[in-house]
Amino acid sequence: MEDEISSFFESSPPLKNMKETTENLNQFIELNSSSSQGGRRIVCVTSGGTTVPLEQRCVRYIDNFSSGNRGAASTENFVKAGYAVIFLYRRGTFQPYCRSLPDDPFLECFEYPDKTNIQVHKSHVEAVKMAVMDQQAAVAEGRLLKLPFSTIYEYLQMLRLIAMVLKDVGPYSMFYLAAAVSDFYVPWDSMTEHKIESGSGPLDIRLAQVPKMLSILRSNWAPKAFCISFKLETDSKILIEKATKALQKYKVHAVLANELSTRKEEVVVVSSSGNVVVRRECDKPESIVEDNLIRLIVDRHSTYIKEYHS
Ligand code: PAZ
Repeated sequence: MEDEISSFFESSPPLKNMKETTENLNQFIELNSSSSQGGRRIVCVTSGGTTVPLEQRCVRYIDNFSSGNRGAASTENFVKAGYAVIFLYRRGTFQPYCRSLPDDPFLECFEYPDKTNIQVHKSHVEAVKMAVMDQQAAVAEGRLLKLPFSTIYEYLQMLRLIAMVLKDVGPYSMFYLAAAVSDFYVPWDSMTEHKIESGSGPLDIRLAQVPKMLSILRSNWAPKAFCISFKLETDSKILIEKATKALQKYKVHAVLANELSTRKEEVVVVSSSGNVVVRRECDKPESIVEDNLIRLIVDRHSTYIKEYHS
C-alpha cells in the first residue's frame, strides 16, 4: 500500500501554488498556536467532491454529488465553538456563512432604486448582514483559512501538506473529513494529454483505485491528531456495518455514518464507545444536524485531549 501511495504522489502534477499555500498554512498555525490566542484547537474540515480528470489538458472529468453543505455548516459550528478552521473545499461548492443566501446572491439580493444607487433588497438584508459580519470576523480573528481544490490530485496533496504542518499541534488538532473523495481515477501517466476524440465510437476507460490515504494519515502524517471520517451509503441496511468496518480498519476516532437521502436529518456517530444517533431538531425550522453533531464531536475531542495528557 505504501508503494501505491508513493507512486500516486510521485506521478501527480505538482500543486501550482504550493509555496504560497505552505506560507499561509504556517502563518495560520503559528497565530493560532500562540499563547496570545490561548493555543486554540485547529480543525481541518474537508468539503465537497473531488473531480477525476480524463485528459491532462482537462476538458472532461468525472464528478460526484457532494454540495459542500456539510463541510460549510460544520465549519461555522467549529468556529462558534472556538476552533480555528482550515477549510479545504471544492471550488464552487457551499461556503461557510452563505448557506442561507439565494443561489445567485449577487443578482437576487441587490436592487437599484435609481441609476446611481445599489442596495440590498429588504427581504435579504438580515441574511447578507450576518453572512458578511460572521465571515469577516472569522477571517479577521484568524479563525478561518480557506483553501480550494478541484481534482483528486490537488485534494490529496493538500491534505498531506496540511497534516504535515499540523503535526506539532498534536492532540489539539483534528481532521474532520467530510469531503466525498473519488474511489477511482485515471493515473496521470496513463492519461491522454489532449482532448479525447469523439469520432471513433464508444469510449473505454480503465479506472485505477485511488490508494486509501486514511491509514497513512493516522499512522504517519498526523498520528496524534483526533481524526473523524465519514461513511456514505445509499443502502441504509449496510451503512452501520460498513462504518464499523472503517472504524476498525483505519483506526480513526469516530466514523460519521450517513445515508444519501437523509444526510441533512440524521448522522450516526460510530465509535468504540458505541453508536449515537444525532438528529436535526425537527420542531425548530432553523435547526441543522451539524449544531448537535459538532457539539458532540467537540466534547469527544476534549475527552481525547484529557486522556492524551493523563
Ligand atoms: O456535501 P454534502 O453536504 O452534499 O454531503 C455530505 C457528505 C454526504 C458528502 C458527507 O456527509 C460524507 O458522507 N462524506 C464522505 C462521503 C464518502 O463516503 O466518501
